[in-house]
Amino acid sequence: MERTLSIIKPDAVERNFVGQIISRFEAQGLRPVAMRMMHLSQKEAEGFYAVHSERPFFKDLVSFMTRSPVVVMVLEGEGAVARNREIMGATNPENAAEGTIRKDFAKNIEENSVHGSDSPENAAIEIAYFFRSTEIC
Ligand code: IDP
Repeated sequence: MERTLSIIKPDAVERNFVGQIISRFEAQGLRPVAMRMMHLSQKEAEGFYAVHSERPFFKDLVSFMTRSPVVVMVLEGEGAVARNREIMGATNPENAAEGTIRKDFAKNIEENSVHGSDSPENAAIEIAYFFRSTEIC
């Protein structure tokens, strides 16, 4: 069993896709074991995406992630990190495979509906960024 951090981003929450997105995770072998809706502060979004701070899209990304609430979750399952990335699809929805969340819900490369940790190491860091161990069921 492995755990990964998932975020349903503002574009998806705004369009009422929370339930449909969680259903896809559940239907494909991932179980939410922690969950919170929250409106990220600028500081929280900048800290979360610090690795991208030198990228040209950083300012826009922080602005997007803070404009309305998100749902942060810990998903658990076999190979959860890679499984979640498969279910999400490619960063740019134009390149995302059929049946993936980003293919079906994302608006564009920035407003792409979901975040998922890209390695078990980053998953541990990202989970700890949002959840205390006592909040994970
Ligand atoms: P990932 O979310 O698929 O792991 P990353 O390359 O880690 O992709 O980028 C983090 C987030 O930054 C993306 O999900 C997307 O919201 C945003 N992003 C990535 N590349 C671009 C870009 O070229 N323009 C605008 N936003 C981008």
